[in-house]
Amino acid sequence: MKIVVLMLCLHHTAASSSSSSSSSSAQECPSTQSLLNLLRQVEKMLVVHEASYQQGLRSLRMKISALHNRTGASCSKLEPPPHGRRLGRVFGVGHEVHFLCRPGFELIGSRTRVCLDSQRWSGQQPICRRFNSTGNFLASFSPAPSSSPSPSSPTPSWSSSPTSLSPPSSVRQSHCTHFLGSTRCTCDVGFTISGRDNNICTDIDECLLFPLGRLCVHRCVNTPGSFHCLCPAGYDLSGEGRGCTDVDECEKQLHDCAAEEMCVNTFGGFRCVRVECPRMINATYIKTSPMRCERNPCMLGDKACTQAPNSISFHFLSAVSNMSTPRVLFRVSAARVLGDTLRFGLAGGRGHFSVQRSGRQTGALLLVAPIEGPATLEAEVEMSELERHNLLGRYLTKVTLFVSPYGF
Ligand SMILES: [Ca+2]
Repeated sequence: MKIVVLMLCLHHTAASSSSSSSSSSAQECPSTQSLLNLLRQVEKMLVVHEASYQQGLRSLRMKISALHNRTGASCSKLEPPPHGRRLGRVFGVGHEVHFLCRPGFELIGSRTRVCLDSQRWSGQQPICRRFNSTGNFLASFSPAPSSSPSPSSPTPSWSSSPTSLSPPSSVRQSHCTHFLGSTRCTCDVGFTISGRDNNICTDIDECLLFPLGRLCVHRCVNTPGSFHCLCPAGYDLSGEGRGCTDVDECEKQLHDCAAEEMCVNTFGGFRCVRVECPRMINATYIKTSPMRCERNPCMLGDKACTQAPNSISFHFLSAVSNMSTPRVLFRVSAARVLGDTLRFGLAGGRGHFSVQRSGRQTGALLLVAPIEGPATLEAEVEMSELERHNLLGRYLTKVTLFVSPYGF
C-alpha cells in the first residue's frame, strides 16, 4: 500500500513539473525529502531481496551438483589435447567443456563437448594440429601432431601474448566481474557469450548470420571476432571493403594484347580484339580507322558491288550479368542524309536485341532480355538510305557485347 501511494506521488511530482496546476491529492503527498527517504528504504529492501535470491540460487545449484555427484551422474574426466587447453573443470551431466589450441596450432574435432545424460561426452576428442604457414592444410585428420617440428616450419613458442604467427582463436574466455554476489560476463566485439556458466565467448559467424549481398557483394570470410570480403580475380575491393570494382586492365596497361590488337576492358577482365575488314566476292574493303572499314569504289554498273554495305563499323561493349532490360546499348546516327528516307534494322543478333528509331536520323540498339554471363553476344545494326525507294547506301554497325559472370 505504501509503495502504491509512493508511485502515485512520484507520478504527480513528474506531472506537476510539466504543468502548473496541482490537484488536491498531490497536496497529500510527502515532501521531496520524505519521498527520497522512502525510496532509499525501498532500495534497501530490494537489495536484501536480491542478495537472498542470489543465495537461494547458489544453494540450489550446489544441491543439483551434489545430487549429480551422489548419483554419480558425471562423465569421465577429459584431458586437454597435446598443445592445447581445456576450459571447464566440472564433468557433471549437462556441463560443457571447451578446448583451445596454443598459437601455431589449429583445433580439429569438437571445440565444445557436453556431458550427456548417458554420461558420455558429445562430439569427438579434439586434437591440435600444427598450423601450416603456407595456408595449405592436410586433407586428412592425423591422430596426433608430430612431436618433432620439421626444419621448414618453426614452432612458435607458447606464450599468452598473441603473436602475428598465431591465428586468433574463435573461442575465448569471457571477462567476468563479481559484484554483490552476482556475476556479469562480457565478450570482446564480434563474440557472443556461451557456455553453461557464461564463461566462454564464441565467435559470431557474421557470414552465416547475414545473407550474401548484405555484408559482401561476392564472398564473405568469417574470422575470429570479425569477417572480411573477397572479390574474384579482376576486381578490387571497394565500398569499405565490401564491394567489388572492376580493374581497368586496358587503362592500367595490365593487358597482354599484341600491337595490332585492341584492348577492351570488361567487368572482371579484358579482351584483345582484332578488327579485320570482311572479304566479299562483290566488293573489297579498306580499313580507314582502327574500328572502321569502307568499301572501295565500285566499277560503273556493278550493281552487286553497290548493294554491299558502304561502311562497316565495329563496337565492343561490356556489361554485367543479368542486367535489367529493356536497355539502350548503342545509338547509330547518320552524319548527313542525302536521300529522303532512313531505315534502321537488325541484321543479326535476334532474340536478345531489338532496334528502334529514336530520332529522325538516329536508331537505338536495345537489349530486350537479361543475359546471364559469362557470355559474348553479337548484333548488327543496318542503316539504309533511300531516295524514292532506291537504295543509296547501306551502313553496317557490328556490336559485340561481353557479359561478365557476375552481376557487378
Ligand atoms: Ca576489367
